[in-house]
Amino acid sequence: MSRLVVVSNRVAPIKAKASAGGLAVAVLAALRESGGIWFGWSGEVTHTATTEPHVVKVGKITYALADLSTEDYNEYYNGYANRTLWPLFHYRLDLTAFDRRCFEGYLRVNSQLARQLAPLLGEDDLVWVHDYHLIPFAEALSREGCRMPVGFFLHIPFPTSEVLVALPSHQELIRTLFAYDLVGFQTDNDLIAFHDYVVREAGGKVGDDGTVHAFGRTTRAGVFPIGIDTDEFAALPLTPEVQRQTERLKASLQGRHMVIGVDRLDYTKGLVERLQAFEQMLETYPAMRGTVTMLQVAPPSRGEVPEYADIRRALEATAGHINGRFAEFDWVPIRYLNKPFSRRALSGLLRSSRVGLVTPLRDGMNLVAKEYVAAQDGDDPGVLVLSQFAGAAHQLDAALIVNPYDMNAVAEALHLALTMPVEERRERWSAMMEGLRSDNVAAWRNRFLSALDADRAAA
Ligand code: ADQ
Repeated sequence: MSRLVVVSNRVAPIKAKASAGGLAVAVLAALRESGGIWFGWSGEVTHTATTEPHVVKVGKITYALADLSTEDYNEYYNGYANRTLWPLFHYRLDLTAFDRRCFEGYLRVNSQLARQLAPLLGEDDLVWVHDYHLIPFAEALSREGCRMPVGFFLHIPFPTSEVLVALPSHQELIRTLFAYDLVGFQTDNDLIAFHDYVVREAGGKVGDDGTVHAFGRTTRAGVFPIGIDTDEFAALPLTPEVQRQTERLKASLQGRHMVIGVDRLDYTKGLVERLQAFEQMLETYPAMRGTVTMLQVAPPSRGEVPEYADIRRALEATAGHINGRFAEFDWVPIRYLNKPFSRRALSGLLRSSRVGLVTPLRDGMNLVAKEYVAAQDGDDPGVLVLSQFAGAAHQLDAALIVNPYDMNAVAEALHLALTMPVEERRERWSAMMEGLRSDNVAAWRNRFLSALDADRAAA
């Protein structure tokens, strides 16, 4: 059996806990099962970048961690990854910074990282590269003489050509995707956008068998929607520790329903629009005032990027405005928590909420939507209100699907969810839970890795 080597910008804390993000949770589950190497940035910014990674072995996983220099950090991470690719791929051209120096830094760091990983690799390995920070990684690895299969999975949306061509170096960037043996996307829409780019902007061809030809090279591209560890997540709220937390929460709600939002504080998550929709619901349905509390959990992320400070201010102002407008001495409409919670604690909050309000303006998948469903009590489940622009909407179609830009429609869906009879809630929940169990994170990993290994297996 091939050894798995995972490459991602950030590697989860070695003593994995609390604030591991979507990618980290999924990858840890994969490596714990099969063992292998997890290579990426250590999170350390030092005077000069490492030339050899720090290696730490924990159980079956070997962590290989590289440090970045300040220049690398500014150009590759804060610059090109977070101020160019992230906003652009989420359709926020208005927030996208275009800076040639950052693009060069991005290419340089990808080469630097590939050079540090190459000596640790063997020809039987399968290398699985994750996300937009590392698009040119396979090309850099092949310059180091590495020939094993290398696959890439994009966790965020792939934008339509009209948006992508606004990137000055789009051909130079997309060309590097063709150094992979397999390129995976979250949804059909992302794959269609990629195909469209290949045909219209790169003069390439799309074969019936998933192959894609352009720039004089061939790769394979497919759809691999990421899942969660459904049964494990469903069991978390039942632990005694979480049940104690749930009792405290229930006491504080005094019989009111709770609506929950859980996100990294990011402008793609539609947080301000979400609070405004909640406000609209209270305005349209005065009888709901005093009967429902919204809990928004949004720990800060990417604090050094100015747009993130802006969204934080906007969210605080909106929450403050709504509470100022509607609060009573014994009821506050919005509880806004600016800190991360452990997965365990989060599972309890999700289970205690009658509505999961997941309304990103764009999202590759959105795992919180899936976690919300998994955490519910099947006898008395809550209702998921889900943005049509989250990748998860392609699978969780028994949710109430909304356009997050349409405040009135979200307010109506919220009201419908809060008043939905238990039979309908159960029906919708069972339909979604079935899909979450079969398309879980293990199935995602297995599908991607067997597709990546397919050529070698056939040989
Ligand atoms: P993210 O943008 O980070 O991931 P998401 O899919 O929602 O978004 O994953 C977040 C993960 O972090 C979830 O597991 C969630 O429980 C956890 N999390 C969120 N807020 C938290 C909080 N306040 N405290 C603790 N944990 C919290 C990127 C893409 C997504 C894609 C994932 C996986 O942007 O579209 O779904 O990768 O592919």
